[in-house]
Amino acid sequence: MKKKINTQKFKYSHLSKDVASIQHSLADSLTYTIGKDPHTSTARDWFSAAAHTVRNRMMENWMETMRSYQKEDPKRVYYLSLEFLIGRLFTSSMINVGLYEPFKQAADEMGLDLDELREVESDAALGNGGLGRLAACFLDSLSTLNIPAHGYGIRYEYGMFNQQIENGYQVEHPDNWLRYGNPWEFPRAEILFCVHFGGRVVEYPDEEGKIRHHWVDTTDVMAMAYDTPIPGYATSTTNNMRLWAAKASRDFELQYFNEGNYIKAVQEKNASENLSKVLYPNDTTTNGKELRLKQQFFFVSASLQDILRRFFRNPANQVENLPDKVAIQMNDTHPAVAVAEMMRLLLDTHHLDWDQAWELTTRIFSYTNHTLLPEALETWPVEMFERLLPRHLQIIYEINHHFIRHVSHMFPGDMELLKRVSLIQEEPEKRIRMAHLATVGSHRINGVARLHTELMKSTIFADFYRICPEKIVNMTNGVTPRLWMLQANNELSSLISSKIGQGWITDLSQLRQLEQFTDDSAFQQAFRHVKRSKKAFLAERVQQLLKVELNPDSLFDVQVKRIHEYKRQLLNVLHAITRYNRIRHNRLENPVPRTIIVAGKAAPGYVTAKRIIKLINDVAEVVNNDPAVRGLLKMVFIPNYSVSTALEIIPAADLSEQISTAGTEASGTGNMKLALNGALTIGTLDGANVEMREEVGEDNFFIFGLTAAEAAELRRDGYNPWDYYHGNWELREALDMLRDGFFSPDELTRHRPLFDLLTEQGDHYLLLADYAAYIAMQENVDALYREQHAWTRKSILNVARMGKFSSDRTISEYARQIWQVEQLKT
Ligand code: CKZ
Repeated sequence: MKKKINTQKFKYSHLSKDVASIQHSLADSLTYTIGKDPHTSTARDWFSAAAHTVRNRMMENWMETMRSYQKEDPKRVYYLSLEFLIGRLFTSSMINVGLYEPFKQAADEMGLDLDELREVESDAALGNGGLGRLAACFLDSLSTLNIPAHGYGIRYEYGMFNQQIENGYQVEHPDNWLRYGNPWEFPRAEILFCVHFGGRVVEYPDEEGKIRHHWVDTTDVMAMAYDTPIPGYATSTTNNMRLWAAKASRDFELQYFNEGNYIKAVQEKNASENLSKVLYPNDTTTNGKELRLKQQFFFVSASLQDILRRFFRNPANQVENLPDKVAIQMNDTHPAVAVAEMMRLLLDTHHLDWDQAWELTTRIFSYTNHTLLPEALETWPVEMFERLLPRHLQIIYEINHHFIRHVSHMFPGDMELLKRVSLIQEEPEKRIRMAHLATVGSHRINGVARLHTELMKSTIFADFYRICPEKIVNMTNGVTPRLWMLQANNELSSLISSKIGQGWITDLSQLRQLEQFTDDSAFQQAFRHVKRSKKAFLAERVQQLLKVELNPDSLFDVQVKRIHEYKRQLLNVLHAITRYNRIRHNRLENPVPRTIIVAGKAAPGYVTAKRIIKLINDVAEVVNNDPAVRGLLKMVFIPNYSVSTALEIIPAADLSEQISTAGTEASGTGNMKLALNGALTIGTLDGANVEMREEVGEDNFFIFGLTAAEAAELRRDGYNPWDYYHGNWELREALDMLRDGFFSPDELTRHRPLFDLLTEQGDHYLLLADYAAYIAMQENVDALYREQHAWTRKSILNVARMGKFSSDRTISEYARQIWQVEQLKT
């Protein structure tokens, strides 16, 4: 509309949050939006009505936020991520906009079961694990802190697969999460950008005779925006998460239609829309598939077009001021092609000269590294790049040329150094190193925990650290207390608030005030009561789901995370087997009943990880059915670990397993969620565990095993797992049971590959080296658990001292030290 229409006098302004108004909205939504009669409506219909009732109460804040950003045009943060693992939005949205209590009352009075309704919602599982969940926590904190921010990603039609366990094996099922519609998203059919692929580059001289470049004869895909409001907690700021869906471009549809080939036209349309079809279910292992590179460029190109369009909408903005208004954070190297795309836009569209374009680009971008594992470092074959993005390949070569010249001036004659830092890997085939592109294209790169950042400086980024030491900074991860405390553990949250008020929800450091109640026996009792009820609830779930009975008075020992060799779920299994042997052979003096709970997904192509899942289920089967165990040990693998299941498992944990080989887990964030909910940690000095122990005190933390430096040294000096095998009879006993098929009587050789991995194949992650220390520390865990008061005391201290690990703290650090953006006043 050209004319601005004033809706002020029509406005059903700022829908009220009182019980009666909520009830009216529920009835209205059911009739007018869902189109269902209350007499025939299902739980799903009521969920949809409820979601619209909540959603309507976020709209005006959302629009007001967008309007004020447009008017004030502050510097904004753009968080570019291939993954946003946000989970369900119904309860989180209610909590953040202050609707939770009245909504519950409204539903109760109407006879609606809110717990039944919220179960209907599908998780938005648009991520693999920690990296994707971190992006979701960051969005919550950005809004809560009133920081002008936009999340950009892909609207995958299929998110993370659903994991079913059939006969003990993982089976993947597609996650058709949009089947019943998504009440939180707004399709923006008019926000549509053209993304180019393929073609070729032509050079031409401009009016001044300078060589310019045109990218022509491309194959195009359209990117259409879907927007989701992200309300902050107890603030009116509501930011936007914009996810792109691929749509066929009109152009090449027409081409085939013109040739009269209708079927071919429709087929091609399908092919281009496949771009946003599915999330790659890998965590750490790159697979080099062409479609993945296309996904990366697709969302990067659409996002940069959108960012620049918004920037130039303000006539006062000139291209040279871009870094004053735009900060772009790259979540790992997945969006790193953005560096080349920004250069292309500045050079070919805005006709800047190289040096100016480069200066602007590096001031705009920053990059977060999430892992040092070599198999996770993305490289793309030059051949593939040339075919899909020929102009970008030219630009990357040019960036490399300038960078190599700079380095050779700094360190004359060091040819090996030049080879190592080059953006191009030469052997065995030419590949582009995305981490190098992201690093040279950014003014800051960060690790996600102190140890990880130090290891970046001393290992894979050591050369860059020499070249540019101030570029590498640390931003220790955090988690949002709104989801991982308020929502996951309403009972614990209320108990805490009854003692210290509600300030901790947005200033987690205030949890320290709980320390004064550490030895208060009434508080201890209430605290224990919350944990006991969370355990009873989980036991009920497990009973329904797996038909296994858990004892809520046993110690709940929890390892929940992706299944990976470096995370050492196998070490957990070796402990389970050892404990089983000690129990059935009466080698335990004063046994503490334990329930070992494991959950996590394996990448579908990761054979060893899938074998580990089967082993866990095989061991569980034997242990849970052996009468000699006398209720002293239970083991369960909970299927389909996701944000929703995490919310049920984490509050029920007594013990948190964080046992990765030191130097391998960049940070971990599950470790923080578990400790915040009162679990004590048994772990290695790895990732953020190091800082967690520093905060809560070494007396309140079960640390064992090699340090990162010791692990590196052991590997360097020649590690022989057989020495440990022969040196420890209980370890040998446990391993021999794997080798001999004790847990797989129906197929005696089934677990041999895992035995071999830990012995003759070298045990790359040093499980056998850490085994004895781990088992010994588990004995300390038992000893402490026997002393209820001492355990509860430490558990309370863990909660009280976890304040540092709020994502609000993390985001404040990014805002000041990397983005230079301000929190807005509201
Ligand atoms: O990031 C978390 C950290 C964890 C770290 C995890 C991560 O392991 O310690 O707490 C948040 O900082 N995830 C990835 N790298 N580190 C990662 C995720 C997805 C994918 C890759 C790495 C992925 C890859 C490589 C997806 C598809 C293809 C390739």
